[in-house]
Amino acid sequence: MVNRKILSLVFVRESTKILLGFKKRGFGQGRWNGFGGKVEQGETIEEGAIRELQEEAGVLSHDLSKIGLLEFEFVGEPTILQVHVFTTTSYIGLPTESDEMKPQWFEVDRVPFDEMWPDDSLWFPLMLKGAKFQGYFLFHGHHNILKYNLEEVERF
Ligand code: 6U4
Ligand code: NA
Ligand code: NA
Repeated sequence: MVNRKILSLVFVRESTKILLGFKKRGFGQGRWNGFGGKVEQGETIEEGAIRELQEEAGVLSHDLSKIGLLEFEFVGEPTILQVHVFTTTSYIGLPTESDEMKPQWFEVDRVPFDEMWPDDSLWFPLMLKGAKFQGYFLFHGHHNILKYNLEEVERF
């Protein structure tokens, strides 16, 4: 039986830069990504996103925009990850290293795709041009995408 795990993923933007974090432990360890994690009981997805951004990057924002909905399935695994992607340009606090993430600003034309989830190079261009998007990716292990679809959407 298929079940879905709901996750958030937040990108802070500032002019020509994007804030990424190097994941030090757990799922996606050793890769750069946005900040986020499992949505907990009793919180909305956006509340979960705000909390994870604060916990992992030390940055507080109450002005998130939902820009993407991505689903990831792994061959042989019953759980589909449903990732809700947000961006913000208004926040308080200086990005600070946590147990889970080491934050660093990147120029948007220097995003380190070789050290990220392989799907990121496919949908980042949509995010960076300001589009909203929806996608599905079937992975074999954590490195190979067997098939996917990705489309721009007008709204969520
Ligand atoms: P724990 O350690 O249980 O507290 P938690 O922070 O709740 O973990 P975590 O870090 O496992 O959750 O969440 C995974 C993060 O990775 C979420 O922000 C979603 C993101 N993610 C998962 N698959 C991804 C993929 N294929 N591409 C991508 N981000 C992905 O860009
Ligand atoms: Na996390
Ligand atoms: Na969490």
